[in-house]
Amino acid sequence: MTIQLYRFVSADRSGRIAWLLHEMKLDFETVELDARNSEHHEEEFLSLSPAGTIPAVVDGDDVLFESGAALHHLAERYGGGKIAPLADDSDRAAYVSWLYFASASLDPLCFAFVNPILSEEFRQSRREYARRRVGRMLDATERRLDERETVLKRGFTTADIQLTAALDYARAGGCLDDRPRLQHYVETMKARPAARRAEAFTE
Ligand SMILES: N[C@@H](CCC(=O)N[C@@H](CS)C(=O)NCC(=O)O)C(=O)O
Repeated sequence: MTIQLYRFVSADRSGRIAWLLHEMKLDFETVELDARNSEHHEEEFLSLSPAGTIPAVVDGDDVLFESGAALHHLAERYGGGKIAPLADDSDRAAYVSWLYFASASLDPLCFAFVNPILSEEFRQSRREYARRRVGRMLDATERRLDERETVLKRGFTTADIQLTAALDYARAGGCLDDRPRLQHYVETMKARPAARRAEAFTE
């Protein structure tokens, strides 16, 4: 059965899932919801994604919400231990830590730099707060990538997808202006063929 990826008609976080699915050369179909008509608040979608957030993924009998969870699960199921180190792998702990760091710490903070729906006043204060908080996180990421091309030395993993997405928000907020290593990382990751296909999909 074909994997279904739920996305908004407008920009959203579903491109990360499309990126992974292209990396693994898996077929999928998209289901588009219109946020302006609150289609994501309808019962049918809430039965998949309880808080009505995008992205959501239906893979046979399995339903996933939260982009980090969907990336983790799909990579583990279909990645053959390569794109997501499995439980007994010595890289697993670092992989999971960086995936969660990007999903739970960096992404929500940096989203303030691109969130189009905040009022101007609230946007300013959110962005100031994010700019104050993000420095240490970017320092840590920079140190991690100092001696590596990707989060893990062994090569590209799902953690790089989530980290790139979050850093791209930080870049939009000007937080990478004096961080050439992180800029280079984002550009290199986004130049991957699967990432470019996914980007075309979100346009
Ligand atoms: N942490 C969640 C964030 C999900 C999220 O906020 N998605 C946005 C679109 S990118 C959304 O659904 N917004 C509509 C809403 O929250 O009602 C994830 O990574 O999936």
